[in-house]
Amino acid sequence: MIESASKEIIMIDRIDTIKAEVESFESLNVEEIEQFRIRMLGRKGLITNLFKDFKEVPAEQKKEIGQKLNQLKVLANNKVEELNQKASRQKEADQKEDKPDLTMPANFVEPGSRHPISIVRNQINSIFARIGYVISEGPEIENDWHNFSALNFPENHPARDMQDTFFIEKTPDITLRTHTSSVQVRVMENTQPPVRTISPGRVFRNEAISARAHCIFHQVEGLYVDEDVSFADLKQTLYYFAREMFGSETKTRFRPSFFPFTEPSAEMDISCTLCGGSGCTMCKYSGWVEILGCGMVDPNVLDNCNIDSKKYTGFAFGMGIERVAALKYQINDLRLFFENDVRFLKQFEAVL
Ligand code: 2U9
Repeated sequence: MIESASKEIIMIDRIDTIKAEVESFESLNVEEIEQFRIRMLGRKGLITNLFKDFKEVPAEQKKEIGQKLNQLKVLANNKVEELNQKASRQKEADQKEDKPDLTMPANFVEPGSRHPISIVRNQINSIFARIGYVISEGPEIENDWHNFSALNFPENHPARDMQDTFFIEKTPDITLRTHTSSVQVRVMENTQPPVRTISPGRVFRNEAISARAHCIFHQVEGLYVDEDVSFADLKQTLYYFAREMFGSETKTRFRPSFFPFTEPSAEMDISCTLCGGSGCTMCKYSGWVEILGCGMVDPNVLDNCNIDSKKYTGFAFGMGIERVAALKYQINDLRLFFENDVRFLKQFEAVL
């Protein structure tokens, strides 16, 4: 009698201890909840074991203990179900809150590539850097002196006309620069020779946009001023440039020309980059294509910049980067450089 009474007490104690554990268990982690279920209700679980021991309970106590045991089993089952539901609601809420799901595959980021104008500008810069030229930069909004007067443009020169130049409203002295020669005027005003510099940059001209012209384009202008600089130096420097830029087979020729800021002046042609000189539609069957303008710096320009034209001479040249790029990559419409169509830009991905 004593023995069966103490068995009953032990059984009730075990039920109460496990009940306390079930009641206090909290988790929103589905793996932890599953561990808990196995610990309580699994094949060797605490509650399952109680049911096995229940067979030993004497018949007269079976009713009371059996009821407690069933209540405990229901409690544990409800707890597992309730926690699993809470966990799944929490997961949904997390997703709604746009919390990043770190298990998702990363978004593909399309890599960019350098614009062909930047590619060619960098190539030109590096070709001249190798023979001692330094890069100079200056403002895109200029005054009349640096853009025109210092460069020997007469008062009534057509380039000063509203049709060719963008002026800032009500201030006729202020223009958008029409060439980067203005940068080199500034360099000469502040430095005594030797001066060996190139000026890459954007320039602006009031022109209708077409396949061959644009109101904004890019130039590189070059300037070398020192004692005894000759036209032979000019020709050899530009011959070196042409071969570095377009390949060692490239030929050059010079034709007389005119610019207000150089005397004598010339235009340089290179052998056609498409047919090599034998004649094709690109060179209009002449075998030659124009690439740049050049000349010996007019002594007036040197004097305007406080450089003694009796002591120093210099040569200068200027080229449009779009034109160099068009010849190098056989592009027949300048507008492509400004439209940023990725189908065009993608073709330069592999070029550095
Ligand atoms: C200074 C003095 C003289 C730069 C030069 C050219 C000839 C030339 C054009 C080529 C195509 C401009 O982009 S383009 O339209 N340039 O023909 N430029 S000599 O002469 C200078 C520069 C600076 C102080």
